[in-house]
Amino acid sequence: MTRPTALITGASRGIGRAIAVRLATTYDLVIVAREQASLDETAAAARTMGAQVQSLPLDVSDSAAVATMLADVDADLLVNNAGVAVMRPFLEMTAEEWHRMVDVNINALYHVTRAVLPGMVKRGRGHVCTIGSIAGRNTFAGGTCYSGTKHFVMGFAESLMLEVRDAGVGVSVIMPGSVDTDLFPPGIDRTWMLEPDDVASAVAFAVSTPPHMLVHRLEVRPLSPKRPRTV
Ligand code: NJP
Repeated sequence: MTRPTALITGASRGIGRAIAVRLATTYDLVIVAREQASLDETAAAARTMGAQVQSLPLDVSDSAAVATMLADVDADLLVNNAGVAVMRPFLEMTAEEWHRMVDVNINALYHVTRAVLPGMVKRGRGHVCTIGSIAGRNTFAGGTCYSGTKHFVMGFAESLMLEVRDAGVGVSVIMPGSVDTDLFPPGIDRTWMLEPDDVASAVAFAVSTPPHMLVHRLEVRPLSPKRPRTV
C-alpha cells in the first residue's frame, strides 16, 4: 500500500523536526528548510521510522523558489510550520526584522499553500495544518509584529477552512504556548515549557481524525510556568 505524503516546512529543527519524525510512522515526507545539514538529520531520523523522505533546501519566503521546487509535490497533508520570532518593543525593532517575520510567518503561507492546495482540491481530499500560536489570540509587550503575524494565521486558517471544506480539504490551526526550542534567545529558562514532541502529538491528533471530522483549532499549553517539566 502506498503511504500518503506530508509536506512539512521548517523541519530542520524544533517543532517541525518533531512533527516530521512523528508523522514518519504513517506518511512519506517532503521536508523543507534552509539548513541542509540539519534537514538531512531530520530525514535520517524519519527514515528509521519507515518513511521515504525527500529533503529540499528552500527559503519559504522566496516565492519563485517555492513555486519551482514544490511544483511536482502532491501533498496529502501540508504542515505550515516554518516561523521566526523577534520579540522586541516596536521602537527597537529594525525594518529587516519586521519584514522577515511578515515574509516567513505570513507571506510564505501564501507561497507554500498556493503550491499544493490546488492538487488537494482536485483530488477531493487533503489537509492543511498551520502552526499558529497562543500569541495569535493573546497580545504581549514585544509582540507587535510576532503576535500580529500569528493573529493573521488565525484569520487565514479559519477563512481557508470555510473555503475548501466542501471540496473535502480540512484546515487546522495548532496554537501552542511556549515550547522549548531555539525560537527563544539563549539564557531564558525553558525547563517549564512544552517539548516539541508535545506539539507533534497535537498535530498527529488533528490530522488523524475520521474523514467527516475536523479539529480546526487546537490550543496546547504548558500546565504552569511555575512547574518545571518532570519528563
Ligand atoms: O522554532 P525554531 P520553533 N525558510 O526556530 C525554519 C511556532 N511557535 O520550532 O531555515 C524555510 O526551532 C527553520 O529552518 P532553517 C513558531 O512561530 C513556536 O519553535 O533551517 N524555513 C526551522 O526549521 C513557528 O511557526 C513556539 O533555519 C525557515 C524552523 O523554521 C513554529 O512554531 C510557540 C525559514 C524554526 O525552528 C516552529 O517554531 C508558539 C525560511 N525563511 C508557536 N525561516 C515556541 N517555540 O515557543 C525559518 O506558540 N525557517
